[in-house]
Order: sequence, then structure tokens, then C-alpha cells
Amino acid sequence: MNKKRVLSGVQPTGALHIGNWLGAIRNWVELQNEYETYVCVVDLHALTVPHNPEELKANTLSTAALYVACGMDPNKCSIFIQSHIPAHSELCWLLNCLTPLNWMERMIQFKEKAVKQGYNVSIGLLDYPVLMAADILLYNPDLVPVGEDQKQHLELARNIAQQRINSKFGKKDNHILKVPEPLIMKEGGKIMSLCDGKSKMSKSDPNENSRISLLDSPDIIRKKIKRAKTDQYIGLEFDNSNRPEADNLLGIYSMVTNQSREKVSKECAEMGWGKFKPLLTEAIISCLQPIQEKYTSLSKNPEELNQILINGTQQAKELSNSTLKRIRKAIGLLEQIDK
Ligand code: AQP
Repeated sequence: MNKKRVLSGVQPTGALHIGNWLGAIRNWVELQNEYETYVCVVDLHALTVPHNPEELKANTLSTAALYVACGMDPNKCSIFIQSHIPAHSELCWLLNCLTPLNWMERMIQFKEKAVKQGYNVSIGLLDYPVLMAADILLYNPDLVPVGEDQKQHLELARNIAQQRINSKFGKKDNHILKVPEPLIMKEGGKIMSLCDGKSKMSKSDPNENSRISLLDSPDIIRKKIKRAKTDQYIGLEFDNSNRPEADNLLGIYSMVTNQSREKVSKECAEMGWGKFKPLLTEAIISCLQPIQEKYTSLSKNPEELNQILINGTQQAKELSNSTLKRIRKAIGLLEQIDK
């Protein structure tokens, strides 16, 4: 029986942090054993906010290397860079012409990021969810792993596939595109900033101390956890809305030690911050150590990563080109005549 297919990606807008790992990449590592898995570095999405070209190049490469360092196995999945497959941009244009503007204006992420950028906000940022729909629909996945923050974008991709492509241009029993289902991950829903338990840990937060990056040295991790915001209470607990920092840091501790929430709740119920923070620090350092070692070894052998990306691109191109060809034909674009 054919395996079901999943697709996901991270945008190289900065150094990957433990939120990206616990909320996304660590889950993909499990998924690749069960599903036909495609993961990409969505560099075209990183252009939707102001960027520095040299940093973008470096972040794109290090994100791909971190996928492998975190356990994505090129023998079990296809790893590629979004912009290496022109079909993403082309399908984005086709979908742009079929997507009503008022669907886009409702997107929460656009509203939040647009406020931060003010009058300088780009059309690309408004269009981000259509590009994401193109990324997804090109690969006809059955499932798309999504965190809380991306649910609305996946819903848009489903609506475009169903209402704007299949219903308008497909035949009753012969759909052009698969309408993917969300795969809601059990763990790592939302890791919050170390400086404010109510806002999401983000690569692009200007305050470095708000996040633990996957490549932070043990000393940096110690400093960041030492500075992390706490409260005046003794004893760590989950789900107390007056204590978002306790909930967040205890959640991280539970995930990095692979212990249940019940177990860590009991362990830390009477513990003061002074005892908890060193415990959390050492747990983070030791679970990042194998990732950092693998990353260092990959950096010493760039040819290995290159080959992984060449193979992944080849596999992704075959699949995406066949979907694009089907859509082009269905919407009435004349087929190219090869000599
Ligand atoms: N704080 C988080 N907690 C849990 N999961 C998270 N993800 C991101 N931040 C957290 C998950 O990581 C995947 C890739 O994210 P992305 O880089 O494509 O977009 P993002 O959600 O916008 O990530 P950042 O780090 O916040 O980047 P910037 O600052 O550039 O916006 C997604 O599956 C996401 O859910």
C-alpha cells in the first residue's frame, strides 16, 4: 500500500530555535518513519519581511543542515530549498489570480506582522498564504503538520484547492488537487518567549535573550535561562493563567527531558526558581548536544549536504512539475510544444 504523504517547512528568517524544533522539526523526525515526507527551507517566504542577502543565504544553508542534524534522514525523506523549484513561484501566480482578495485580508499573521512593519509592508507579506498554498498543493500531500499559528493558512490552502481549483476546473470524479488535512501535533504547540510568557518565541524577535537557538553554546544557554523572566511564587505549575512563564518553562523542561507533564509537575511542585533554572539549563544543553555535534560534522563536509539537497530537489521537482502541468492544462494554458 502507498504511504500517505506529508509536507512541511521552516522559513530561514534567522537561527532556528527550540520552538521550531519542539513544535515542528522533532515531530517530522517521527513522521518520516510512517509517511512519504517532503521538507523544504521556504526561502521565498523569508523575502516577505526586510532581509539581508548574505544572512538569508547563510540561514538557508544552516536551516537545511539543521534539518539533517535534528534527525531528518535523507534516505527517508526529501529535503530541498523552495526557490530551487520554480514551480512554487509559478503556481503562486496562478493561485493569486484565483484567490479573492477578501480571503487574504482576514489572515491574522498578516495583520500582526503588517502592524510591526507599518507603511513599508510588502505585497509579498499579504500574499504569503497563497505562496504557502502553492507550496502545499504542488505535492498533493494527504496531511500537513501544523502548529496553532498556521491553522488558518492551511484552511486557506484547502479552500483554494476545493473551491477555486477542483470545483471550477475539475470533473466530478476526477479532482485536480488533493485537499490536505491538518495534522495537529500533540506536543510543542507553542513555545513562548523567555522574556514574556505571553508572546511566541520567534526567530525574528530583536531580543536574542527571548529564545534559545539550536546552536547556542552551553555558556550562552546558561546566561539566557538565568535571565529568563520568572515570577515571585515558589513551585512550578502548569495552566495558571497568572503564571505564563512557569507554564512555558515547565513545558520546555517536560519536552526536553521526554517526561510527561504529570511527572514534571510533581517533581517541580515545591521547587523554587533558583533550583529549577539550573535543572532546565542542563537538560536543554544535553538534548542539544547531539544536534550540535552532527551540525559541526556536516559543516566540515559541505559536499554531503550539497548532495542531499541535489537528491531532494530532484525528487521534489518530479512531483511538483507533474501537479503544475495538470493545473496549467485544467485552467486553459496552452501546452508548451517541445521540438
Ligand atoms: N514558538 C514556537 N513554538 C512552537 N512551534 C513554533 N514554530 C515556530 N515558532 C514556534 C513552528 O516552526 C515551524 C516553522 O516556522 P516558520 O519559521 O516557518 O514560521 P514562524 O512560525 O513564523 O516561525 P518564527 O520562528 O516565529 O519565525 P519568524 O520570527 O520569522 O516569524 C512552524 O511549524 C511553526 O508552527
